Amino acid sequence: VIVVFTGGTGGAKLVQGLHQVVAPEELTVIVNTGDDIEWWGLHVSPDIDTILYALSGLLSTERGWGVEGDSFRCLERMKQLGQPSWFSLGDLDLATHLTRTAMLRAGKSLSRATTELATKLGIRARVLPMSDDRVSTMLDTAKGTLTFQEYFVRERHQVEVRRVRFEGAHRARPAPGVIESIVAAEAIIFAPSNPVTSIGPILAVLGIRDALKQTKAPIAAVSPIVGGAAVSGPAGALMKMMGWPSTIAGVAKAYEDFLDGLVADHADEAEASVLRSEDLRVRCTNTIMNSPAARRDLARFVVEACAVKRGAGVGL
Ligand code: FO1
Repeated sequence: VIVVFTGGTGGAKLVQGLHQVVAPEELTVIVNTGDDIEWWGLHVSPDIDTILYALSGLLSTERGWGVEGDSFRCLERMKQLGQPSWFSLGDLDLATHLTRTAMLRAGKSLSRATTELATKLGIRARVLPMSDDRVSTMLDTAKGTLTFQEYFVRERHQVEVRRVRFEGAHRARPAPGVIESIVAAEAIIFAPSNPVTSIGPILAVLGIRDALKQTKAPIAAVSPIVGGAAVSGPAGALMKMMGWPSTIAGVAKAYEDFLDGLVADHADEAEASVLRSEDLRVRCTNTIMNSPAARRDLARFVVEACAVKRGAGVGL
């Protein structure tokens, strides 16, 4: 089984690619929940939903989040009724949040709710939240302390960040199956998600970093940094804030205690040769995933870079 660590939009593209080259039963996706938000009384798990929609073919290609072709009529009416409206929940997307919230209120765990939603959407790959316990990514900024969605969506990540904290992480336990899948994996892949706010919360959950250090599986990361800058979003700025360069060397630094290989873009060949060492293998390819074929090709490249055995359900 191939295990992927991911956040939302950027990571989802690689997950879609892996879904094309690996049998669904051979794919486990461990997803960030530090971005989760309580909105209009509903529990929204943006990264889980992005992955569920990516794996069921429902994801909006234009936005990279939410449902393709969704409408926003409820949002417009909520605005008219004086409700907060800076976070755009689509009408079809709402059905997911209503269902998840009902399941949680009935006492189900987030992982159980996620499995049930995945099954209803016809997904055969395994999608695991990082934890069933609440972890909230909080950013101390020039405008005070913000939740991730307040920072990312409401402030359009245009405020200076001084510190990132993962509230609740020190007492959060990994969701059932997370540690087991890390230990038993054939390969572990870090999607090109933001190392600070998408992967950071997962690594902050008790025991996950240790499991990564202990597993025998090869661990590879796909760099979200291309040509010395983030493909999208605030990864570069947040990496600098952490004291890491916003280059592929910074990505290697973020994962240094467990990483075996880094997949970077051709644009970073020069930096890659500087970075290559005995312990870290760095391979370059096209990492911009602007078509299904590009996603598939990158996924295949990463799987091959991990030297995963051929045959036995791995569709290579
Ligand atoms: N991103 C935005 O930039 N603006 C939005 O209004 C927005 C709404 C939204 C609703 C549901 C959902 O699942 C995701 C949504 N996102 C939106 C994306 C989300 O903020 C980010 O993709 C992740 O949290 C970052 O990984």
